[in-house]
Amino acid sequence: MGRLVRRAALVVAFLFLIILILSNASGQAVTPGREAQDRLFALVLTLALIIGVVVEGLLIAAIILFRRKKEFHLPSRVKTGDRRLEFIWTALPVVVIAILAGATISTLQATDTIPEGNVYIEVSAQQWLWEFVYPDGNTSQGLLRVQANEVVILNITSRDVIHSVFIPAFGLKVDAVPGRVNQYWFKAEQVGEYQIQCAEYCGVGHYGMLASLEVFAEGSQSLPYGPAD
Ligand SMILES: [Cu+2]
Repeated sequence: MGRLVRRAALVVAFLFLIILILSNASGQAVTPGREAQDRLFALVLTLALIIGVVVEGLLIAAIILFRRKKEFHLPSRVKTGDRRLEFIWTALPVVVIAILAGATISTLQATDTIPEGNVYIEVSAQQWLWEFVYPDGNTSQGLLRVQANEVVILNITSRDVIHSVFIPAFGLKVDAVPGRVNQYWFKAEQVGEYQIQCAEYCGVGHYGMLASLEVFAEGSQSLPYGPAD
């Protein structure tokens, strides 16, 4: 049995290593919000893998070790309960759930607390395009341009039906609801081009309701937002 435990520990350690490699291979997160989400995801994945391996390992070990042999006799004394065991399998899940709850609450605080910012951009959804209105009154359709490392606050609404702003690279998805303004934020930390798409089925043109998000370098433009001048 000692050897079995050692092997199980080895498997768990190996999985840990894979997760570490995977979490680093996914590259640098592009916003603080995405970073916080990635950390939570890695934690949930790690715990789920450990629990999965331990539970399935015990199940398979029990099937093999206690399988019915040719000469089968029911033991003279069958154990029907074990206080210590029951305490362990009650307390351990409570601890795991408490860890997940704590990590989730702190992640939500990190992602949903809107920091101080100067760049407020109105995002208007309609069938089937995105319009962006910058603080100076300039507008653009299908293209959002913002400066890197700038806190950008989006005021999101819709002119017709419910849409949803989805920026997969940032882990950002907020509904655009007619008659309502949903506020959300991001801080793009890397220059690049990202995709914005609608994530709420809004009619036949839904598939093509796309826009680009261009993040330009600090100092490359006089304004921290909007079309190039
Ligand atoms: Cu839409």
